[in-house]
Amino acid sequence: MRSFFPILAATALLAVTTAEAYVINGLLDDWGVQPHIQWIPSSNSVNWIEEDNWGSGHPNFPSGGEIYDAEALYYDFMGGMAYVALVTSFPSNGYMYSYPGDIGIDLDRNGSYEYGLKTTGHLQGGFFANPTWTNASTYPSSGPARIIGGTMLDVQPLVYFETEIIENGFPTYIIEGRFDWSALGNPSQPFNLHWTQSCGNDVLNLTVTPVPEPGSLFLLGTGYAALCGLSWRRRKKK
Ligand SMILES: [Ca+2]
Ligand SMILES: [Ca+2]
Ligand SMILES: [Ca+2]
Ligand SMILES: [Ca+2]
Repeated sequence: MRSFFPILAATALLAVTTAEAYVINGLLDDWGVQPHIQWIPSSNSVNWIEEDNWGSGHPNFPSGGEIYDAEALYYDFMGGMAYVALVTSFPSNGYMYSYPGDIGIDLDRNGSYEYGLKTTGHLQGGFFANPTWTNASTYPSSGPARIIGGTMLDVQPLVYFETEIIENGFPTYIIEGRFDWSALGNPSQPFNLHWTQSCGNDVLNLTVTPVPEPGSLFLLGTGYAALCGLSWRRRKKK
């Protein structure tokens, strides 16, 4: 019977590697989300927030109307990668001297953002440590907004995609990207994700609770079972 153990472990590994990752294409069908129709993601491992139109943080947000609306933010972890998806009416090339911000990560939730993910420009998809941020110009309390310096650790695919979905007369855009979990130092405590525009007319803040993947939980369980088997055998020898 014992010789079956490696086969079982191999099967568990296979189950982990064949788990379907998110496709970075600006479409949210892989999240089970249809903007304005179905905001609730299909997987309960997703951390998310939806603030389509008047959300929390400011009584009149989005200030300036629908075009500034930051609508939803999603986060999930899979295969060593952290995936993010953001829904907004704000265009990738900006509007009225305001430009899209970058995604901030506040690891210890103290209001300063130690990491960031570039959403636009020639460094799009770049993952930064200790970034220098611009503040939000019109609503400073919405800040920080854009990365203008720091150490770029890695670059991963990221798209800022104009969908054909129109809401209140404005197109809906999807920012979909990812970053290497190990670049973040494999945190085990909750951390904050953040996005706004350079004006700060709307803002999304999401607290993420890191949880191991079901696959890794299963592997941990398998390892534990193996250890138990070992100690049982040792005991029996005495
Ligand atoms: Ca996708
Ligand atoms: Ca909206
Ligand atoms: Ca909003
Ligand atoms: Ca911090």
